[in-house]
Amino acid sequence: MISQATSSTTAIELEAKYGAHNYHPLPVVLSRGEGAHVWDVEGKQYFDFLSAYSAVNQGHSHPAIVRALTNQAQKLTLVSRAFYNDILGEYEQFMTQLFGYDKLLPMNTGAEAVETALKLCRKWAYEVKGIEKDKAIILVCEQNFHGRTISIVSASSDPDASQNYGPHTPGFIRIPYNDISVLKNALSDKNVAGFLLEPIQGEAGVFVPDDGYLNQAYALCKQHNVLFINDEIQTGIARTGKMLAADYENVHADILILGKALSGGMYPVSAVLCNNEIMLCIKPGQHGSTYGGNPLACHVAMAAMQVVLEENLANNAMRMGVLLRSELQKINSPMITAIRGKGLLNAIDIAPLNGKTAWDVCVKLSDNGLLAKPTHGHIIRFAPPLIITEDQMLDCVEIIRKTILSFG
Ligand code: IF1
Repeated sequence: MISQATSSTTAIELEAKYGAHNYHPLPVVLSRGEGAHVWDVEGKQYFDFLSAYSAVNQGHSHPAIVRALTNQAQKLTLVSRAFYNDILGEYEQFMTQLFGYDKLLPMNTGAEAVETALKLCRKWAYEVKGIEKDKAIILVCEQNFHGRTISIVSASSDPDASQNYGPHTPGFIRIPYNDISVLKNALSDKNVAGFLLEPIQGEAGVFVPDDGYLNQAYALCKQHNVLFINDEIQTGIARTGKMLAADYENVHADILILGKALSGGMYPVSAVLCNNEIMLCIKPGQHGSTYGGNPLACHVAMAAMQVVLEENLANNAMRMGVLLRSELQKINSPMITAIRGKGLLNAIDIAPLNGKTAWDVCVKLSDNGLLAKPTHGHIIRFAPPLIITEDQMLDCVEIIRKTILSFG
């Protein structure tokens, strides 16, 4: 029998007793979401400034996406790819035309899409570029985050993500992010097949590279016949003020990876897009997924993307991000040592004050009705749903200001 958790305390105790301890959540137990707001089991309302790590760009339980989910759920949810279904081709046509690629390979989680991109890059390396078997190298960046599978964490520079998960998958070389000269040197290795990067490093703490970095990196990859693989799982789908963060520099990646807000937080949907020369390296039976491309996912993703387009969420993210960062600049506190971001993917660095840290700030923010989570100890990410209004943003800034100044 499924029973509503009677209280936050009960819910937290049950998870502690019966669940894996692979997270350390803020002590907030949520039970409802709508638009930019969520409510805890006691009925307290919060502004959501994390958006499930940029998966809920369209706002919680957007009615158009809920409608697509519930309508299709009553019709046909999953038939596997052993058979065709009546929506996958239409979804693939919609997405490839929207993003400008020949083909789409549907997956479910972001990590699965990243793994798919890695497999496509390696296959292309051997079967098209002609790199010697098992010698393909994929360049990745220090402080990257691309998911939690063993191959992906094999490329990670974060000990928390990778230690004691060995033996690590070979074939990755890490280079500093935002450093063109090191990239140029690394590309001189003839076995380099691809360069996988985030256009803004999200998990690392919202690190925006210098203007021109993406463009120069892409050009260098082209010069060396190396695939530019753009992980827009967190930065994509209008989060940074453009449909893709790479759009700021008009960079059209060889392989584009999408996830999270592709489904508006309603259902795990991810996608890999690229042109035929790369995509057709994978032949029938050489890659797949039980749920990849299921009709429910296709309907949800198309509805979620329609919301982004029809509500012009990229434009709102751009405007609200400018407002947020300009208002944060006005907060006169020694705790805030840096403010950065693009669109509604932002972060502030917090210096401890009177022994209080970013964690204490986030706990106090939740007391004051705004949810945000620290990363790497001293960084607080501010990433509300892209549907947030100007009035709501001003209310949120006031909560942030009041909270920060309360520490002295
Ligand atoms: C967790 C982080 C964010 C991603 C990029 C691929 C993936 C992610 C750029 C994998 C996922 C999630 C994972 C989640 C928390 C969150 C996160 F803090 F972990 F790193 F957003 F910054 N590429 N990021 O950001 O997608 O398989 O999760 O669908 O693991 O705690 P996924």
